[in-house]
Amino acid sequence: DIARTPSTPDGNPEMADAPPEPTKAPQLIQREDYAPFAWLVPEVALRFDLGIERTRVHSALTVQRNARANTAEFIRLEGDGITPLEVTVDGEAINSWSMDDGDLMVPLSGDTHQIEIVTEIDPSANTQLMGLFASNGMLCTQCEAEGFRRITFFPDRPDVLSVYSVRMSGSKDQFPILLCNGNLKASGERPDGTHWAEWHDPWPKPSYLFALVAGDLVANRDTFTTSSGREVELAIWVRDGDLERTDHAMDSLKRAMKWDEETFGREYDLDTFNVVAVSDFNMGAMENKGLNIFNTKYVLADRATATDGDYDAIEGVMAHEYFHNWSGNRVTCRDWFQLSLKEGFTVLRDQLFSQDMGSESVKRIEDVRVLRAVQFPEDSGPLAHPIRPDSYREISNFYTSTVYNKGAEVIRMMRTMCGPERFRSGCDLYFDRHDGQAATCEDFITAIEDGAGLDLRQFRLWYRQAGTPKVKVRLEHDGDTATLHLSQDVPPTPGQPEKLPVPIPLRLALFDRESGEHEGEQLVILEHAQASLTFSGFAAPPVLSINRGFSAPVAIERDTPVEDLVFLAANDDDPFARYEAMQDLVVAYLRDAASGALASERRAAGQQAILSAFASAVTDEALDDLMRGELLILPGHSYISEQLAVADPLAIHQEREGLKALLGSRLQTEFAAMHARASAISDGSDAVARGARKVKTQALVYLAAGVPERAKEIAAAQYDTATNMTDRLGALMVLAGLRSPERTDKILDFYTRFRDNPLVIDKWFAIQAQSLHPDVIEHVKALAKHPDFNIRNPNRVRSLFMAFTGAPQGFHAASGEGYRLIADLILELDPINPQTAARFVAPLGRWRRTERDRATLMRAELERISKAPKLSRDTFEQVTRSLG
Ligand code: 0A1
Ligand code: ZN
Repeated sequence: DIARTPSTPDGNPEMADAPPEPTKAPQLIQREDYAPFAWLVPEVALRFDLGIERTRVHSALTVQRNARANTAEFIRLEGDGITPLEVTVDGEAINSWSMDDGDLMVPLSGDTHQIEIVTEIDPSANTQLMGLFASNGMLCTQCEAEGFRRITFFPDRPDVLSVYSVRMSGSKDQFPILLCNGNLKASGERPDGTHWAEWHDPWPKPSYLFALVAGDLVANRDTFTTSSGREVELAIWVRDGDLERTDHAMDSLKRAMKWDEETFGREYDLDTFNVVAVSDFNMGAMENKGLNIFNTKYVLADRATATDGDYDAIEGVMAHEYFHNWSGNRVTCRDWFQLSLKEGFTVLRDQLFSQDMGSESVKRIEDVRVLRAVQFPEDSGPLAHPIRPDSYREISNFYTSTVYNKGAEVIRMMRTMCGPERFRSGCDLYFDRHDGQAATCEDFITAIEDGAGLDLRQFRLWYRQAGTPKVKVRLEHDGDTATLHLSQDVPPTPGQPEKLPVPIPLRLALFDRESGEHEGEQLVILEHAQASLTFSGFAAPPVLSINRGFSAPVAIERDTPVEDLVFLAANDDDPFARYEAMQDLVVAYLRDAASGALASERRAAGQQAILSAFASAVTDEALDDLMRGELLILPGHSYISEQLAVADPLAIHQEREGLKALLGSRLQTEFAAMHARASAISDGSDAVARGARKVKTQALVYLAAGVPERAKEIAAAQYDTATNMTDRLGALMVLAGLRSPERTDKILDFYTRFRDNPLVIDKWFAIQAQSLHPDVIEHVKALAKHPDFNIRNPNRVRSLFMAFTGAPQGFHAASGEGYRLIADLILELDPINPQTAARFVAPLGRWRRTERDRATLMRAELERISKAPKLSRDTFEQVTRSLG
């Protein structure tokens, strides 16, 4: 890790005499270079003497020559920032070991050996939050992807599978609870105030799934009886005081366990399943075998402090981590290029679960919205990569929306092409064939081919090629025949100038304009660059509904007549397609308006169509409020930018706000009535009450843009009378964007009410940082100096600065001040937590697709970062790729 350069004798790298060296390019790891490891490590025995500032680790490895690999005279055990205090081989201390780039090289002559190594680490100094670290007086680990090597020397790669036995000991006062993977075997106390626990995990696993937790925790306990009748002890561990907020997480876990048995035939395989919540965590959660570790954000919820969105996210993440027990743990990845094997598949599984728990169509719309807002821009920018990347310098940079969300879409297409039953057979075969193995994406595809009876030869291109395919659609009508012309183009991406056509499954229907009906949906697979399909029996030109349910993760390019979009928005029986028609209507208008391509007549006509579509969506009594809420969400800023080769972020922002203002003022009566109607629905956690909350805040959003004086009053009242966080935060969000005394009042009130709850204070930071307020930059600067801001806590950093990148008038301020703020943050955060710092590079990396003056400013900030003397591997890689 180039973040750790050799230090001067007094240990302070700043004191070095030599001028700072420029960052050297870290090694490029390539997928094609995969080779199996020379050794097997069937068993690992670990002993931990735990302390916040000093933890001693004793590791005993049983190693055997791997008959399937090349022979070697030594074993390379990876290390990162650690030194061996003792090394023994077969019980004898040796000094013939050496170090190579942080790794421990131990010469070995026989076929089987026992290696023992002692290391010591300081968890309190671990600000990267990788390996063993301290969080609020508790010790916990994060080993995926390459954190285990920060604890002890080990072949830290996912294709080395071992059975772990762990003994942990420490002060009973400080660490009353001692947890590890697998099952608890024994525990005891000593007279000196320490205690110990022994854990054994019978399932062979790679080191990235190792986990340990020691701390003062309390548990919400429950049990689950599996389909074969085994009783599993469940526990969710949190800090004292948080226990009352764990019920939703527990319910979600039990629902997920049941669903996986019913839907995928997957049963849990240990006697206990522990979940621990920590407040300092780089990601959402981690699927360590039998001991999941979660960001508190995805565990803790009650109605006063968590929004409906938080409840959904907890359910989804709980399910995701639990589902990894099969898709990830029982069958793991051969190497990190195969990450989507476990992540894409597990995201699909958690999406299908959430679809089954709530509204299928609303969940689908939400998932597509995220894909378009995050993955599409990634796929069209400098960081574009296939769902199975070809190379990386730092694997943490590849935990991306592409690997996760596009990965899920790719597997979903397989399911669409064969149907749920055949897909299930394919999955059964995959789990059966590869249980206990470290597999590849290719293994998965082959199992689906064999088990589901699909031919996926050409489909494999989805794993190899980056970029969002563009599908051009044209419908012709002649006599009684409609002809559909389709063509596809996969755009060039970094390192991939030429692309081949991919199979694109498109669900489509042709509507009769008069009756508003169609004769059944069809599935068409576009396999070539072009295809034409004819449909007879249409005396009049039909209305085409295509890519229904978002059957393929592509961008449809089509000049759909406005009246067809209005028709589909009102009549389509596929809820996603209905949403899509509304989006298309708005996207086309905003795209043209923001690029100055809208003459005044077309502008007026576009506005008129949007107004009437919104008016029907607000008043249509056949819609439930959850779906209505989706129809009323305007396409996001980043998705609109995607439609333009080069975008002016401020123009998009102004047009988008202008449209909101128009809708808010012209439909003032309708929105106010909708707000009043929804406010009268009694509070609760059922779908009706949730829908009411969703449209209530949406009404406020439009009213705030159109009639701010009126909106302020309604929002302040909603804030004051709120009995749940959804209503309160919705009102605060709207007020945060307005200049008014109510804004100041409520922001202060919110802080005072919730100052003791870090997750709610995260919301308080985020709502101000992402607000529509013209002074957002000043607000963010002041918040960065707030006593509650803490650069070491990733949740807090994201809630202030990631939120800010979503405020276009601030982040894209013409002065360049927004870009500078983010670049300053990256430089300050990089030495503390490189993984989190590197995540902030992407917003600056969009410069090529941004208007010229701003592009220059964005690029200049990237250059400034790249010249910093000691960049981490993480940030170095992202900045270099972004400069291109
Ligand atoms: N496998 C986890 C994601 C994860 C990856 C890296 C981490 O390191 C900080 C943590 C979590 C998942 O998909 O949920
Ligand atoms: Zn995952």
